[in-house]
Amino acid sequence: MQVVYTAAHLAHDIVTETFMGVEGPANEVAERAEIIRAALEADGGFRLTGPSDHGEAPITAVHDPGLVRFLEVAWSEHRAQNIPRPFLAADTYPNRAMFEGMSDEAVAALVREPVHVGGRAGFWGLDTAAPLVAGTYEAARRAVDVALTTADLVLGGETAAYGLCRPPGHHAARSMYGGYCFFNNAAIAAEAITRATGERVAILDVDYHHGNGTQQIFWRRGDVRYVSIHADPERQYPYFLGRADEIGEGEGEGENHNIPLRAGATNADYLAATDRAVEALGAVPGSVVVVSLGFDTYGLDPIGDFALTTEVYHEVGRRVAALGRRLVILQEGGYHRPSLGENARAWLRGADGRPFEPLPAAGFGPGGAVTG
Ligand code: Q9C
Ligand code: ZN
Repeated sequence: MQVVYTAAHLAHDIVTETFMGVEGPANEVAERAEIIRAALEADGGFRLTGPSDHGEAPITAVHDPGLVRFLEVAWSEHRAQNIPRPFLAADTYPNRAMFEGMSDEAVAALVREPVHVGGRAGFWGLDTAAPLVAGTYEAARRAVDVALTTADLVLGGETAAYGLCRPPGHHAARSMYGGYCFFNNAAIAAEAITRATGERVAILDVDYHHGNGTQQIFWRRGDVRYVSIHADPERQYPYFLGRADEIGEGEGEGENHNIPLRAGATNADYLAATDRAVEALGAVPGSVVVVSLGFDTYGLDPIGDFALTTEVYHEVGRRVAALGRRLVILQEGGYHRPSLGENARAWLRGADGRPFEPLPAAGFGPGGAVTG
């Protein structure tokens, strides 16, 4: 299988994040992508290739141009406004109750992007967990190129290809960044694929978190089906979307499928959900499925609460590929660094119809440290 990778992600150099107002070590760090790249190289069954520049048009096909412009200048504005912080996070978010009683027309006419970057970050952002640093925009643009190059490989005849996107994308909505995500790599790829082929496209999201951004972008679309397995938003980020009764509206009614799972979800629970998801993907025509692939479903993930093991990723990859559609597989989350490489190898070998054997060189030492 071909793997699209670029070292440009290293510029999105994240060290700390805040969680409920307290600063701590970041989860979405550069080492994640390097661990996956190294594991796939060591496997021998994958071929690395770089992305090609696809420009801005495929991005503004799904995102507000205002979001692109904000992300492009956010860091220099932050510096110019003399805000002494290691990363940009918002001061105030426009909670929808701030405008209660105002008509949609009044809100549209009166509420606008302010000048202070702490307000601008609130205008375009969802949360405090998407630290923005000097190299974020460039890395996020290249992650989109990785996704689009992966789609090109599949449209060019590959059965499946994997894009090692970083930063991830599925929390980014049309006019919003958040949840470690800036541009929605999977949504941009899906939109490009339906435009290029005229076919319907399906998206399978197996990150631990609900892909609120992808759901929002295609909510009213009859030509893009979104199917997601994730932690119940009652207890987990992004909290306000991801419930089973969100089915889409208008032409999109019935095209959105959410499968929320309980804390402690096991391999068996996950495989049952996978079978339901695969059935929903297979029920619509089209030859391509975009996969938002996350490993924060792993039992030891620091921000997840499922109980999956490496073996189940091989089986999930196998069952998704058994659908017989071509796969554009794009990396989203997954934060337990010692297992990331093996989990990616397992999933992708499953999707390739190849067996999985753990690499003898790497094991888990005491405390989860990588040995060997
Ligand atoms: N204690 C992705 O997996 N909340 N994003 C973090 C940490 C935000 C996850 C809380 C989680 C965003 C792509
Ligand atoms: Zn996630």
